[in-house]
Parts: sequence; structure tokens; C-alpha cells
Amino acid sequence: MNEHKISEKHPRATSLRIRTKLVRGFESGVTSSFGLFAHGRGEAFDYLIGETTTENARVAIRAAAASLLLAKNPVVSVNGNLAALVPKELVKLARVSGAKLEINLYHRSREREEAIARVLREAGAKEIYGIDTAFQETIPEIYSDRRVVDHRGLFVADFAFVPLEDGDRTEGLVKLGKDVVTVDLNPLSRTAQMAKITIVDNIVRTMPLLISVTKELKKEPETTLTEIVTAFDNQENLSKAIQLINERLENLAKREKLEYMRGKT
Ligand code: PTJ
Repeated sequence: MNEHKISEKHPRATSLRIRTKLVRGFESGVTSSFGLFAHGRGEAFDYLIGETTTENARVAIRAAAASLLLAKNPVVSVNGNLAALVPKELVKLARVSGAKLEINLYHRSREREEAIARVLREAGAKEIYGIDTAFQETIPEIYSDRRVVDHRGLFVADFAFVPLEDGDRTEGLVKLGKDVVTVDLNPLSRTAQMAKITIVDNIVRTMPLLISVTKELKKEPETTLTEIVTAFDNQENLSKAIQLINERLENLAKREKLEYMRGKT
């Protein structure tokens, strides 16, 4: 990649830095070319929500942390985009919550699995599931390459954290009775609609918050965690996210109209 420094003063510096991580991930064989498109879609929705962690995303983060802590056998699933963007945070979340880390790819290849495992090890991961062929298991409910899971990991998990996930696998995991929690900037996606808990936010903003809320909730009794999860309604939370986008666009449109009118007078 042609290195050119991103100026701190650039109005889109944060966004450009995230893109750079993904391009580096692509060049080192971690992220798939499809992952770059997926990021573009995410970016567009991030614009619409205002590139900030909204109040309803915070509510979903709390519910996600409580659900993760209540799980008996939780798994954090890692794909190429996540490994490029938040490897250290994934390892930290798994450590704080006692979850297993499993590499599970949509566009599967041995080379990418190994490249992602390297990134996770560099980020401090000790045990990584999903790469040892001796433990491979097939889930018939899923039609893509992602039907291959680790017998010790996603296959037996009661909880699956699957950020930036495709709809088919979410549907498959839900059908298998697993508690599916996702992070997806697009509140209209099939994954967002089908998961038990959807955090509509950018993964790079969500992960540090999710880690700190998980640490905080670890001190709470199971009854409190159960209350948090029970009080959460994914459909209602998603409706709020869509409403927020709607209101933001209406306000922005009004402002533009005013500016346009001002220009005329
Ligand atoms: O590495 P692989 O082969 O497992 O593939 C990973 C991708 C992401 C390519 C694969 O899972 C895929 O095709 O996903 P989709 O169906 O494109 O869904 C990804 C969702 O994540 C979309 O709804 C995007 O809007 C959303 N998204 C993209 N970037 C971010 C995001 N959500 C949160 N934070 C992001 N940075």
C-alpha cells in the first residue's frame, strides 16, 4: 500500500484510518475483497446514524454484555473484517467473559484462516478454535462455507457473538437455538433483524464499550443480568435506530432547505 500520512486535521481522519486498516488487512490476506464492500455499506449507514454510539446502541451493548455473562458456553466469532479492525479487543472480550475465540469465515480459505490466527496470536490469543480440521463439524442449517464450525466451539455454544455477519448464518444459528448477538451498522439487514440482540454501531466504537460494560456487570448477580436481558426488546431497539436515522435526515433536509433559501435571498 502506498503509505501516505493521514493528517490529524483531515475532517475524515478517523474514517480514513479505519479504511487503511482494512486495506492493510486485505493486502496481508486477512480481509477478503468482499470485506471491503461490506465495509463500504457499513460506512454509509454510519453516516446516517451520525458516526456516534447512540443511546439505543448503549442499551443494546448492556444487554449484550449481560447475555454474554449469563452464557454457559459463549463463543466470539472472528471474520476477516474483525481481525483487521479490532483484534486486541476481541481477545480482551474473550478473556474478560471466558468466551472461546473461533475463526469462522464466509469466504473460507486455509490461507486466510492462518493469516487471521496469526493476527489473533499477535493480539494475545492463546487458544483459537475453528482452524483445527480434526474438530470440524458441519451445521446443515447453514448453506455457506460457514456451515463448518468447531465441534468444541460454535457447535456446542449456547451464545454466539457474530459481528458483521451474513444473514444466512445468523438464521442458521438462531434456528439451532443459540443466543445470537451481533454488531451491524445496518438496522435493516437480515442479521440485524434476526439476532436476539443487535448493536447498531461501528464495531470500532462498540468493542471498547462492550469490554468495559462486561467488566462492570461481572460484579452483578445473575438476577440483575437476567433482568437486563429480559427488559431488552430487539425489534423495539431497531425501530428506534431507524427512527433516529429518519429524524436526522429530516432535520438535515430542513437545514439544507434553509441554507438554500438563504442563498436565494
Ligand atoms: O471474512 P469473511 O470471509 O468471513 O467475510 C466477512 C464479511 C463481512 C465480508 C461477510 O460476513 C459478509 O459478506 O457480510 P455482509 O453480509 O456484507 O454483512 C456485513 C454487515 O456488517 C453489513 O450489514 C454492514 O453494513 C455491516 N458493517 C460493515 N462494516 C461495519 C459494519 N457494522 C459495524 N461496524 C463496521 N465497521
